[in-house]
Amino acid sequence: MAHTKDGFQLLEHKEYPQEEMLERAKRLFLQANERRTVREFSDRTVAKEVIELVLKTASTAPSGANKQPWNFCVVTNPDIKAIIREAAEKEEYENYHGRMSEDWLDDLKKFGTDWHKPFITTAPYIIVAFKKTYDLNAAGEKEKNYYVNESVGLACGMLINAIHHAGLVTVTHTPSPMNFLQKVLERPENEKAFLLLPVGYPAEDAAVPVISRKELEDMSVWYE
Ligand code: IYR
Repeated sequence: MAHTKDGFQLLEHKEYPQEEMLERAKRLFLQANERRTVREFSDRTVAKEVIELVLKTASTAPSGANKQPWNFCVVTNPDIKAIIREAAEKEEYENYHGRMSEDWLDDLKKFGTDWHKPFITTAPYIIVAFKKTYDLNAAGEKEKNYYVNESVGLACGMLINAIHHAGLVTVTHTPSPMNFLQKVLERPENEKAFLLLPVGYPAEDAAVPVISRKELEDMSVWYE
């Protein structure tokens, strides 16, 4: 019987032979590299179980002191989607007409974005990720969370990868300011909207901008 400290259990770990390790790493890269941010959605339905599973995958992310300081609101209700779209477009209109700098607007030109956000009502699912700046326990007392932005960012990254892995698409939409989401979705004061992710199939004629990813030497430095 192996000895483990109280509150600990032996790690379950899978090791692969070198060749298989390389093959697995390569396969995941090739698959991840096929992901594209998509802004044109089909209204085709997606099984709820898939959305449940991608959320469970997201929630495996590491987090500060394992506080898991996230809450994912899943919106399929068309009336709520319409309210969110209207509010998001109102903010984005202001962003594109004065709040964003010329440099910023220039940087976005190649993506063809503007203040219209039809994907909010077209996509079958809208996932709004909330970060919990602190927790409220059963007694209504505040409990601290740590590295909240990092933790929720990691969970959202894993969510995006899981969505892609399932053969669905999304766009990381950050209407700004996005505090209207807390109000519309009636979230408590400790929950702040972090990201809005429409999830579904791409429109049949969906087009994406021609972009490239940085080469290894442009995004990593090796100290050997
Ligand atoms: N939030 C705006 C603007 C926008 C900003 C960035 I940075 C992008 O990468 C894409 C868009 C919008 O959603 O249109």
